[in-house]
Amino acid sequence: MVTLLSSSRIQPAAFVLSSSIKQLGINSYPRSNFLVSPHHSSLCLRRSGARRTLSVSMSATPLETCVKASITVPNRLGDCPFCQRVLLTLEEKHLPYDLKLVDLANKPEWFLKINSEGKVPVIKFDEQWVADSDVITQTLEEKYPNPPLATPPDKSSVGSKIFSTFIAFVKSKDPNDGTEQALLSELSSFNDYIKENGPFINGKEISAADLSLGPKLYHLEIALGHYKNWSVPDSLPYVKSYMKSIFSRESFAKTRALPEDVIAGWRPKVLG
Ligand SMILES: N[C@@H](CCC(=O)N[C@@H](CS)C(=O)NCC(=O)O)C(=O)O
Repeated sequence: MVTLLSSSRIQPAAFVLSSSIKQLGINSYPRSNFLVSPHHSSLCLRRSGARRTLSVSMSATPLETCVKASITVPNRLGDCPFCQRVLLTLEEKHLPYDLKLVDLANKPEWFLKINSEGKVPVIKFDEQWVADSDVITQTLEEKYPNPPLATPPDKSSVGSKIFSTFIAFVKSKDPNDGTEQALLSELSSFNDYIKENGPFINGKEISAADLSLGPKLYHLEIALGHYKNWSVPDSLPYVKSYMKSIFSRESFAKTRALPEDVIAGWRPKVLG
């Protein structure tokens, strides 16, 4: 760790995302007031003018990350919530990455070679490709501990049943099969939890559990709005404000799928 006392402002090379990402319609990393030495891979950063010291681990070279490609727009990030979880973690940890878009309907040979299971996300750590968002985000936490994003074990499963109950409801064809009620019950428990413990799952600061749940709630909002004309009821204001605060983060705006892709992605499941 190096604490930088110089006040020169440098646009850090490692923060500049590759041109391929810009082509995908994702903004390049915002210009910030971080003070950075280009010579160290692990740095302590200060925001100029701010008192708080920000500790950030940096990867010198962009991490190659395979994600789902859009099915509605060429060369754009697609609608996989597990991929967004990984990208959110990279963004929140200020790690540079290089996106490799994978057409899941027509998986290329090179992709099947690195992951025979054929699933995204996959990321390259030290010349090894690693699959599964749980494993990837845990590895990112171990390799790049700053800023820390780990959620304490006793809180890490908060909200974890929302996604499966949403899937049952969005696929349901019988309005009286209890799937809407099951989702409302999970959302209501989450509302009570955030009211008591929020604004995030681990309290004041965002953590890994939020970065996993946020993309799923985004799918819930778009897919249920489109296919069932349904939205989170006003009687759950803490769920609504939680969603608003996650969706409005810069990291989320940079990594979210197009609503058209989310709608198209759920179509076969809704019709099936
Ligand atoms: N448990 C995995 C799930 C990943 C997953 O299901 N990814 C989907 C896309 S959202 C996928 O790659 N599906 C393969 C396919 O559609 O052929 C994780 O957390 O990374």
